Amino acid sequence: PLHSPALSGTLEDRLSRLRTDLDVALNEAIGQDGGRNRRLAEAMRYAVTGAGKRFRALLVAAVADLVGGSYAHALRIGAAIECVHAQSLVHDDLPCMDDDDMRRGRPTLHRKFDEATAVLAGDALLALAFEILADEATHPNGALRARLVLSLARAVGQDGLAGGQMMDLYPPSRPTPQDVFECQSRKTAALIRFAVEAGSMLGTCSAHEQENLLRFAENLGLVFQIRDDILDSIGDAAIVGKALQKDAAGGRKNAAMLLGLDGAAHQVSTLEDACHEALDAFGPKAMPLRDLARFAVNRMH
Ligand code: GRG
Repeated sequence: PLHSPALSGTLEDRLSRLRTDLDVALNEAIGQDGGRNRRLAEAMRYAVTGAGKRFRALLVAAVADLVGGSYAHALRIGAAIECVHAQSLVHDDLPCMDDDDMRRGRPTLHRKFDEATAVLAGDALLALAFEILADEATHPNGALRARLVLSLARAVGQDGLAGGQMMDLYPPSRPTPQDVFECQSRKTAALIRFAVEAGSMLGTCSAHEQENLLRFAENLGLVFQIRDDILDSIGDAAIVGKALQKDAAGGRKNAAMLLGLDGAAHQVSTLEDACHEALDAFGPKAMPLRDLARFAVNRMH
């Protein structure tokens, strides 16, 4: 049973409600251009509103709900995470990284605007994420807000997204499954771990429960990235052929390339089992988190 009406209904219901609420929060945080640079605000809005699965924000809300935390606080943390996530995608798409033309079914930010605008919109989104977290409206407890800021900083820095992206761009000449795992743990799982940790801070949760939630998060983050690798490998043959050639030329190997499709699918299923096992002690109230694990495993985009 869920305490929050905002989180009741099917996964689709919850997603669509959260999507609307997030867009309101993000538009408000970016502002209506008054006194600011209109082009920068438009680019930020293009990157972060209106699209995306909102998986990480939904995760914060579901964990907050599990521990009795407030939906309003979870929503603001979710908005901050979506800003970081959008920044990472915008920068990842740049010509100096993956050089992609399309994202979320539309032109990438540097294609729609230009490279300088994409770099700066990404920078401003990252700053906005920390501004949202540090704002009193996110939580009345200043010490808790400081912990959120510290934890997000760690999730995006050397041991997080930036470090993981470096490992992805500059892999060892013969990457082992362990190398790929370490890259994924930073590049993708770190932000998913932050989402779970942040949600758990909003309510009451024993050390043992927190440990289980973090174990769930680590396995879920890896599931999410390996599923991403599988989708890359089985997607549109023409586009994927190009992407794989480009990656292979740069010495980059994702999990599906390294383990093979069957091996990667087996890995996903083992990790999914570990996700569910980590939730066993929570009983039926963990159902929304189990739904999210199933969603990560079965998603088609
Ligand atoms: C300092 C935040 C920061 C980033 C700089 C560019 C970079 C370093 C990191 C990029 C890391 C990256 C692209 C990870 C991929 C993660 C991933 C699986 C993205 C796809 O996420 P979805 O499927 O996307 O949730 P949607 O579009 O649904 O939001």
